[in-house]
Amino acid sequence: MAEEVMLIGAKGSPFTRRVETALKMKGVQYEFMEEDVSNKSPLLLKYNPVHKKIPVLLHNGKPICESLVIIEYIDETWKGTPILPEDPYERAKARFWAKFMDDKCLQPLWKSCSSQGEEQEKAKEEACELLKILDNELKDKKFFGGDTIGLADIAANFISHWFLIIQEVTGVEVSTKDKYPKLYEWIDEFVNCSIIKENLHPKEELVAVFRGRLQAATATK
Ligand SMILES: N[C@@H](CCC(=O)N[C@@H](CS)C(=O)NCC(=O)O)C(=O)O
Repeated sequence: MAEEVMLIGAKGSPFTRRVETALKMKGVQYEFMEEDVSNKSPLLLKYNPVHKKIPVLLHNGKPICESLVIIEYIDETWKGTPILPEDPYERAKARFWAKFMDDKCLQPLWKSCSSQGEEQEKAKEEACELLKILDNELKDKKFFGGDTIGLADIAANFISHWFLIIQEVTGVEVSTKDKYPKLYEWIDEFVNCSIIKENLHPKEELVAVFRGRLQAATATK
């Protein structure tokens, strides 16, 4: 039976891009369905009724939600380049850092550029501490996953591309090569991996996406 793989996502979304990276690492062909999250489709609400968020992977009609869960599903379902290591301890570490990106880093990094005044100063301080932790973790390694990219690297994609562009758009400087040399080496290695480089989201499109989101964030204040 021919496999049916569909991805409901949005081009500007780093979570969607995580899943696309995993599918590409495995060489899985898929159909992409662009979702407008400001006007959610009945399809999205049907397949992700709990969170109502993208991305959603549909494998032979079965929905899988939450990008990190989807990546593990892809890793377990298709052969090809492994995304998680085999060793249980190494797997646990990969999950730990992937979760750290989502639970700890996402909000402060976004807020460090999108908020204002005291809230922004606090977010910047927090973001700097978090980036230092990541810089230290990379001390003796090329990737969070070791010699090759893995779950935590894919989870950190918003740092290598999105966050740099947000800083450029807003003119807010949080991360610099001088402050986080290992992190910047990682960014360089990561975005130059063929699978990432060939699928990097065009910068101009992301600039437009962020301008819109930043305007929306200011308008709701
Ligand atoms: N934890 C989720 C986060 C996904 C997420 O935040 N998606 C955003 C787009 S980038 C979304 O669907 N937002 C719509 C909403 O929050 O209503 C994951 O890892 O998949």
